[in-house]
Amino acid sequence: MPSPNKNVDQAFALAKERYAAIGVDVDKALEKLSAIPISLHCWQGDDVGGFENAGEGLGAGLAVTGNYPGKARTADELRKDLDEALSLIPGTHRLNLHASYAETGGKKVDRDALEPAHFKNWIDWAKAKKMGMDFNPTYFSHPKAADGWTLAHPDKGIRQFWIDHGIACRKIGAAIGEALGTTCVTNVWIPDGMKDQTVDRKGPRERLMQSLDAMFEKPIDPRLNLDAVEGKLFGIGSETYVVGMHEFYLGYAITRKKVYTIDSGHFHPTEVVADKLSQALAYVDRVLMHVSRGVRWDSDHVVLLTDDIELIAQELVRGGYLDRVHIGLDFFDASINRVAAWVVGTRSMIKALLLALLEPIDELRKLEAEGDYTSRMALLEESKTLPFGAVWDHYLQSKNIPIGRGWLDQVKKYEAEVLSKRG
Ligand code: RNT
Ligand code: ZN
Repeated sequence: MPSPNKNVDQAFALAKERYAAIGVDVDKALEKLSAIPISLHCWQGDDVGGFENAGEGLGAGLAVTGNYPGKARTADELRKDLDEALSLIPGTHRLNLHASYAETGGKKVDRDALEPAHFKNWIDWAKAKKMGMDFNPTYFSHPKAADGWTLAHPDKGIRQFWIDHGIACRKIGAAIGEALGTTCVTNVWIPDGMKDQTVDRKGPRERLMQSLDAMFEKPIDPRLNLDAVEGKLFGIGSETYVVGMHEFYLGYAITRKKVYTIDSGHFHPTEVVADKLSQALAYVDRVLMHVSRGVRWDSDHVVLLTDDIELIAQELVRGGYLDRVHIGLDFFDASINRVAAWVVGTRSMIKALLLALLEPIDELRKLEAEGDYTSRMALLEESKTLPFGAVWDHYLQSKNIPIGRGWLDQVKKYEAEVLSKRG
């Protein structure tokens, strides 16, 4: 445990005064911040591998590049790595698990036969840490998804298999919600699409709608499990046509009362993803954010404190949406230390939320309403040089997390002692 640093306390006291002078209550902001859970995606820890050993590649238009040593090979290793990352992330967060991370005790259990028991170790782990969990059916890395088609597959039998997988996963989600006492969000994303000119764009979409309806037919107590649907712009191999794009799922979420998932890497690079929140939330009750960083064709770079992430956090705070939006992460980088990737990505999101909570929002709103756009612009620029770093350091110190690059030293030590010993 790091010893408290007096400079941090002094800098914090001064920072608090600066913020108070513009009408911002720092303690209140920190209290709010520490109550916002971020759902950490298990798949950053092993390059979306999972533990089924199905012998299938990832497929589905997803690609993880890099071969940094030390990736988790078992669920125990993955949990250990998550423990390490979580020890360096302030706040109480959640785990976002994919169905392909089932532990079946060496027995082959196909995706349509998965049960809550296959996730017992994960649930026990989360319970011991007082964490909630979210869940995802896995519509890739499987022989029945090898051609890139699942819920919209032309073959009825294959569609049914994937419907049954979805049904199994909703039951698992409900069991997770029940066991942990906090609602599990089960997010459906499928890869279905075509590489090139598609003449029947309608048929697959009708099939997808029917499959989803069949999968969601049986109601589940919304306190235990909520269903979410996630669209995409394109994937590798589905550049021309994606069955489930945004309009499809927005319509679906509105008409079926589902959670609408917005992955920040799934839009045209010049679109402002944050601006979708107040539009979608005008019609759906809840949104699941998959926070990611798109770079050219890739939608899954490690989240950093970039303008677009700041704007997402600002919209969540300014719009009062924090209790209607579930925040999850979705990135995977195999070219750097995977634990560090979790730490940097999650902390970047938390920093963005803190910056948003420290905005002099009352004053900004007033200026805007009065039409004083000059002052609005000037104040927004001024807030960029406020002593945010002092507040962040204090927050870390209050949670017994080393400040500055201390976290990196700890990750490097973990790499030397644990990760580098993995074959
Ligand atoms: C894919 C989607 C989806 C996946 C995870 C692994 O483009 O973003 O959320 O990243 O299910
Ligand atoms: Zn996503």
